[in-house]
Amino acid sequence: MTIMLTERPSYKALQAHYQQIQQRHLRDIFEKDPARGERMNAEAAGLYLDYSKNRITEETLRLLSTLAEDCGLRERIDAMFRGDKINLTEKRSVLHTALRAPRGQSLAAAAVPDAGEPVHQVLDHMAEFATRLRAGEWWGHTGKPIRNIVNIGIGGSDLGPVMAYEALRHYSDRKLTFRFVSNVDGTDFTEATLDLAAEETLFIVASKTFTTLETLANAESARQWTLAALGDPAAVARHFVAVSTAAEEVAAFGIDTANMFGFWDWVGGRYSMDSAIGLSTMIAIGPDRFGEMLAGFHAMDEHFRTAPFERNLPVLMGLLTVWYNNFFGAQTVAVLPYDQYLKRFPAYLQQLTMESTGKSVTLDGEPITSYQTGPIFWGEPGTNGQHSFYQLLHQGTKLVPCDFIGFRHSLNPLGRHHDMLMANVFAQSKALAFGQAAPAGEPYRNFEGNRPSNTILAERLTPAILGALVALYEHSVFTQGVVWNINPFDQYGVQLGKVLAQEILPSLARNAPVPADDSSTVALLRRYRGLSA
Ligand code: G6Q
Repeated sequence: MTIMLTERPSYKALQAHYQQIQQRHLRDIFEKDPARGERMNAEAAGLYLDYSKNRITEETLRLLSTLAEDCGLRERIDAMFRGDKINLTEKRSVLHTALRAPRGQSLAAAAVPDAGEPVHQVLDHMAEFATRLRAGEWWGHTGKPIRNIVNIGIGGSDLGPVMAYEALRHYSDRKLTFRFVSNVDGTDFTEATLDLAAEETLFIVASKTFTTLETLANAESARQWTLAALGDPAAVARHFVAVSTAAEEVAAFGIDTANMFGFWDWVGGRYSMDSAIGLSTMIAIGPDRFGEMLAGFHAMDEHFRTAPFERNLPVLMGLLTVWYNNFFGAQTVAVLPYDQYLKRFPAYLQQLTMESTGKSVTLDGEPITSYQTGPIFWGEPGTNGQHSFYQLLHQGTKLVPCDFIGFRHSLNPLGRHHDMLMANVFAQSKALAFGQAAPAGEPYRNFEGNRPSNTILAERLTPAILGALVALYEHSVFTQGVVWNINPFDQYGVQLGKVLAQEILPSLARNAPVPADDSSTVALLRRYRGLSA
């Protein structure tokens, strides 16, 4: 049995250190260590991380690093890359890193043969398809080229594709229209297809299991929508492709498995945007740029795997999250990208982080009662957020560590807009850290400061930089998971609601009996059905 985190001497050393440091203000920390802004930074895969505005000293970093070593982070990193079945509850390897390893260079291929050449065969298949479609050489049932691509998927089969499409829109083929349908709410499908012509529309049904209720319901509505316009059931083969691990289910739906793009059970849903789940991304930006994105992921993977902890970006960010979560009692982390193209990045990160670290049982099956696990991730692009929730960041009673993300160059230079945007990044992190005393008699103007942040800078938002950024957070989450001794790769917490929805669904039908249930559920069912009490 692994020793409980809070019993580790390295954790206790951090608790003692926290007592000494908690009252220290960043103003004072910078005064005593004026060069820390030049020193407390690290760089990898095109990302520059300034972590100097954190409530830490060199001693904090040393103690956090010792904690990581104590928790076996080094061995766990090696185990993941090697293909060990580190997803213990689902008895699976965790090999999203193999999806972006260059041909012939997968570290796991010896143990998990699928993680080698088959990855590249699927990429080739995707590239061939994407190239044809982008060249106007994938024709619909009536002979017209496909111009509209609708990705149907949910959770990990939606959030990555939609985030990447928005993030890399600058590089996308503007002759093609992309839509993303996830919600079982019929509004999502209806609005996404309202202005599309069926004869020019291709649906990508993206589902690892091909059993997900929402996705199957939307795919079925898509089939009906297509058939209503085109009549002939043979049209399905030209207008539907699938991304899945489940060939039988795909065939049962009526999709030609020659138009199926596979992946493997060692790719978790929220870690799958660089697998075939990224087909819509590849169609949008083309196979070469998709390859650049994979290279960006891989560069960060290699950095994570090989760099010493004190210069390792994901390790540093993961440990800083632990520091605020477990010692300062911070409940959340705000992610604030100063780039409009990254508007869905916080939503993407919410799944990556919270589905991974929202756990309360250790890998040994012990309930976690003595420490906190995953914080709540949230955020919005700057500068918009500044005119709404930043009030709480600056003057609220809660401590919210922030990640600022910015770029040296805009993809859309427009007058002085970019300087104005970036001036705000630097101003916000400065105001949060150092604050400002209120004029006499006006306490409401007080900025107490001492609010920590990281700043991540890159040259410009390219596919490679997006890959590096996503991998940075993936591995930061991994680091957190190792310290908290949880499995960041399962998601049993989403099961119960799904099962109950299946149980409740029949009782929503007209004339079905209202089941005996708790009084709240019964009252709600009766009201929904328009029955008197
Ligand atoms: C992610 C989760 C979950 C999953 C969706 C869709 O890590 O497993 O969000 O991606 O439930 O599942 P399918 O791809 O199987 O439809």
